[in-house]
Amino acid sequence: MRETVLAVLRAAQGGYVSGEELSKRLRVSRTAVWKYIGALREDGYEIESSPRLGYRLVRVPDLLSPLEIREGLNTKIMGCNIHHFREVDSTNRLARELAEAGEPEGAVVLADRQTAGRGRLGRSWCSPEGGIWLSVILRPSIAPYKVQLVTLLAAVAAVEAARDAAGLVPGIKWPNDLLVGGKKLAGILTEVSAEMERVNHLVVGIGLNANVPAVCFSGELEDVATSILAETGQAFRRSDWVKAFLEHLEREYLFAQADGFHAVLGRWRKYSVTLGCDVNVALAERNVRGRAVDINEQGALVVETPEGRETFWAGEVSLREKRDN
Ligand code: BT5
Repeated sequence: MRETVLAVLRAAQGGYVSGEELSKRLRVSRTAVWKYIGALREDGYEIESSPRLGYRLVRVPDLLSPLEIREGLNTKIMGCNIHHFREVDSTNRLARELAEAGEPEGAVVLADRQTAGRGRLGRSWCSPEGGIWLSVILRPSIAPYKVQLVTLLAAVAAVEAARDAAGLVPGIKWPNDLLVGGKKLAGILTEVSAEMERVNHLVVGIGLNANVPAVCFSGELEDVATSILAETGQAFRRSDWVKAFLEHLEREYLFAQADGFHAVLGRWRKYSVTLGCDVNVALAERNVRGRAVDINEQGALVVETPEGRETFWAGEVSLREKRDN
């Protein structure tokens, strides 16, 4: 019902809608209308009321609620179910639990804060208020060795969503970091449930430091993390990024399932800040230095080393310097 009240107020584009009209449209009493308006105000919607003219929507808050994400979302699968929390331990953990209980492909878990956000290899992910902490459940019909490609696909969708929603185009550091000016703006953690031959489900988790003030990055993050707010000096509407991300993700994902990952890998190369750079690849047992020259058709990084070409499926890449030729 709240959703309908909001839709009617939105349709009036800043104009007044009388209490009588709302009560007719919703087929509820005017007292009930007043209650729904109260609930929307509690959520942060600024609604003016005038005894003669009725109600008018003045300002929409920066929320990640289903009400905001669904508004104008142009997807068929991504965002089919939206689970939003003010605070959760980890959206990836919860999404995995939901996926195991049969949640459909495209379902999304979103949080304003995480208390135990996860990075790769047991590392932790700092997830304060103002960021976007999102996990999406996918059930692709691909072989497990192709899962890395979905992470790369999500990185491309995240870059294009940042461009559309905030006018900022981050670079992608292989495999899963979005960088601006060498600092980390976002990270992606893909967790897999698979058998030998097939994937049961994937949880693609992305953390984007959207409107996180720079002061929130202290200690080891001070010099390595950044946010859209810190880069542009402006807060933006986080739901715009989520919608754009889900739309890009769906387009890329459906295309890749039908026609392969070739096109999205082309775009990944375009946004890459790794290719053409001298890199250090840290593996558990050794460090390799060389020049990153390409990613192969499975998304692995190809590095030209003094001993010849090597292909890396995993590893921590640090960028040394970019060569011009
Ligand atoms: C990642 O790991 O970059 C993947 C991060 C994925 C986070 C999302 S949030 C939604 C979903 N739910 C979860 O629980 N996780 C996912 P990795 O490459 O391992 O990078 C982790 C390292 O990045 C840490 O060790 C820190 O150095 C740094 N870091 C931690 N928090 C950061 C932040 N907010 N911004 C930038 N860097 C950060």
